[in-house]
Amino acid sequence: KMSREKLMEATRRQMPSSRWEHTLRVKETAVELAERTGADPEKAEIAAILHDYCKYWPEEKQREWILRHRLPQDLLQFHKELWHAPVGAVAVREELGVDDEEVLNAIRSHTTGRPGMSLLEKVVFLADYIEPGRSFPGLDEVRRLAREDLDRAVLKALDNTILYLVERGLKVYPLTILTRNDLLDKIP
Ligand code: DGI
Ligand code: FE
Ligand code: FE
Ligand code: FE
Repeated sequence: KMSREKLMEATRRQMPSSRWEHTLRVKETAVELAERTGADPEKAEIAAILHDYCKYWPEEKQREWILRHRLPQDLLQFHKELWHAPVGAVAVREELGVDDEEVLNAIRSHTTGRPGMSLLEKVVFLADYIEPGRSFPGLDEVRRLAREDLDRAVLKALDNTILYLVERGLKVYPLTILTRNDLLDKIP
C-alpha cells in the first residue's frame, strides 16, 4: 500500500502546478470539514489528494478508460469535464492500488454528487467547491452553509452549477439533477 507521501507524489506528477496547488487547498479544507462534521479526516485527506488525479489526462485517454472499464457510457455524450471524476476513481485503484471504497466513492462523485452521498462524499465535494482559491458567484453563501448544514451547502452548490450551465445553454448531466432531487427530498 502506498503511503500518503507516495500518493501525493504520484498525483502531483499528473498535473500542472496550479492544479496541484488547488489539490493542496482541497486537502486542507477537506480535513477541516471532516474534523468539524465527524467524517474520517484521514480518508478525507486521501480522497482530496486524489480527487483530480486524471483531470489533465488527454481527452482520448479518458475516453478509452470510460470505454474499457465499463464506466457509464452516457458520460461520452456529456461535457468532458465530467469524466475525470469516475475515471479518476478507477485510475487510482488500478495505478496506485487504492482500494478503500469510501475514498473511491468520494473521488467518483466529487463533480456531480450522487443520490445517497455519504458524509465523506459531501465533505470532499464541498472542499473542492469552497477551497480558498475559488471565486465565483454564490460561493460565499455555500461557504456559510458549509459551516451549518452540509446537505444545504451541497444543494446550493448544485443549484449554482445547474444555473451556470443553463445560462450558457449547456447540457446538465442527469446525475447532477438526481443528486439535487435527492437532497430536496431529504432537507426538512
Ligand atoms: O475539477 P475541478 O475544476 O476542481 O471541479 P469539478 O470536478 O467540480 O468540475 C467542475 C466542472 O464540471 C465545472 O466546469 C462545471 C462542470 N460540471 C459540473 N456538473 C456538470 C458540469 N458540466 C456539465 N456539462 N454538466 C454537469 O452536470
Ligand atoms: Fe474535479
Ligand atoms: Fe466540484
Ligand atoms: Fe478539484
